[in-house]
Amino acid sequence: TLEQTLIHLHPDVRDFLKRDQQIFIGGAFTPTPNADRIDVFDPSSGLAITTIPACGNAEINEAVAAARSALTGEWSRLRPADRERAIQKLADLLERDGEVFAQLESLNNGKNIGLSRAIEVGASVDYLRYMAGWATKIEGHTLDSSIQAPPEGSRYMTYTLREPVGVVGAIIPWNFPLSMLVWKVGTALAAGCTIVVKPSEETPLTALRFAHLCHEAGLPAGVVNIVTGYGHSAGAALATHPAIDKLAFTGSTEVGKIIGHNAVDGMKRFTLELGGKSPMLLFADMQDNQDQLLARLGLFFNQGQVCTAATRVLIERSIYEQTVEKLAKVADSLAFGPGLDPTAEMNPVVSARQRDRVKGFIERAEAAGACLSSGHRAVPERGYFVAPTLVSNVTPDMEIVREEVFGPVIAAMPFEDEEHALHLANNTSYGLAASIWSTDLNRAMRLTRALKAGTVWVNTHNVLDANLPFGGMKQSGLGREHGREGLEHYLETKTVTIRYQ
Ligand code: TXE
Repeated sequence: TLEQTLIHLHPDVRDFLKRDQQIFIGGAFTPTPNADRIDVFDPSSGLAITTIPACGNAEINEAVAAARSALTGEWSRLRPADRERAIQKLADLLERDGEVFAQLESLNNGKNIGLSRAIEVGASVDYLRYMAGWATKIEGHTLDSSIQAPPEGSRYMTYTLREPVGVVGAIIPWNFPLSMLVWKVGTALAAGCTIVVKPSEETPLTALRFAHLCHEAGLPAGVVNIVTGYGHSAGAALATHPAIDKLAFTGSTEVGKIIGHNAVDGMKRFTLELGGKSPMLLFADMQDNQDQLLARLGLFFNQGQVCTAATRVLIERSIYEQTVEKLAKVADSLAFGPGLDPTAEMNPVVSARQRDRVKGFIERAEAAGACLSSGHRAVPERGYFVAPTLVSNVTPDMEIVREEVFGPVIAAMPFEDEEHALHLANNTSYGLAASIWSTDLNRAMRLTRALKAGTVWVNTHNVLDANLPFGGMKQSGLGREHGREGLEHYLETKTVTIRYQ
């Protein structure tokens, strides 16, 4: 039963789950008596843990109005150093309540508790602190121009002002719920924007808990607003709202395209972080004994529910057979268990829907003639588990090689030489990430240039940091998050020209 799971959890997690979950608008938790409720599940057991409101136009309108009015209120008059302090305060509170957030995330998303502690909480605290520093470092330029205009003898002085883009609408997914929230909120606040966030209907709990931190931190009312609901209602209302200035979206390429169209229709600024089919290039001259690292960090990390997951492992022919065998062995050794069990190495995927989707990909790959080198194991009966599966004997035109699966499913292919490896690696509509595994520096340098991907790793995979620009080429999205480049997307440039004599 649910009680058996909850009994081991932090008392604040239990208290939080007992509450009536309310959305956060204009600095207040807001009841929505007329809204339907959405069940929220524990993917390890399939049990419903709480419900959240299914909001629509009315609540989104209210939240956007609150964000709009906060944009020109007290928030806009804070000194940059005070904005920095406000973001640091959020970081302090998140750090203080880290264990509560980590447990909530593992309970709701199913991911390993160690990963929740280190990434969802730890890296989010780091991200907030990093972005807080930018609040005091936003600078324009002083420009000398060649303007020729009457009256004769006029001289000109021009500078640029960097202003907050305005009200941000953020729509985020379920694979890294707290991280995605913090990437959007932290950057928006550093830039001086206000924000309305719609978390995924599947993993809304850490976002709702984060609202309590915004309240406690004393952020001016309306600066951060959190509204839950489905994509087709709450999400669509946010994406098409005329008073939103910028859309920040992370999710599927399919929905990303709709968001992009909505943005252009309203001439909103937008950034899209979308899907991937990232290649991992393994050369015969790579360092030995990397199979555990490759499998745990690159292939099956977060059950493969990572947009940068190495879902196409390209292996030099001379080491192909042995590498597939070794990776399959690691895959078959990963112990199943709930995210809250620190010893479990392979947790459930997020939902029954995602499990069925992933299983469909595996079945269709087998039907198309692919071979399953791992993944024949029985999975626990309860919960949404999928066995980590290495698929071999594939051809470039197969669905399993072309489409994002977003589960623990990897396609392995042999290559003959560097040129062939590069051809296979770039033979995809996506361009989010790639990794090269080789001890030959010259080869690594050649390939980092030639790969079409927003991030290229050498002898590692899936490592990110707050200051490293992150985003995709091709169908993987538009714009970058993190670092100065990420911040730029939350700023407008105003050119000021002054005539003097
Ligand atoms: O994503 P959606 P889903 C990929 C991955 C996964 C697939 C489907 O391949 O298997 O997408 O996942 C909101 N207007 N990624 O269906 O639908 C939705 O409520 C406005 C990769 O969960 O894109 C949620 O908040 N909003 C990805 C968010 O969009 C809409 C992470 C993402 O959901 C909307 C997630 C609409 N019409 C999935 N429809 C990554 N790049 O990391 C949905 N939403």
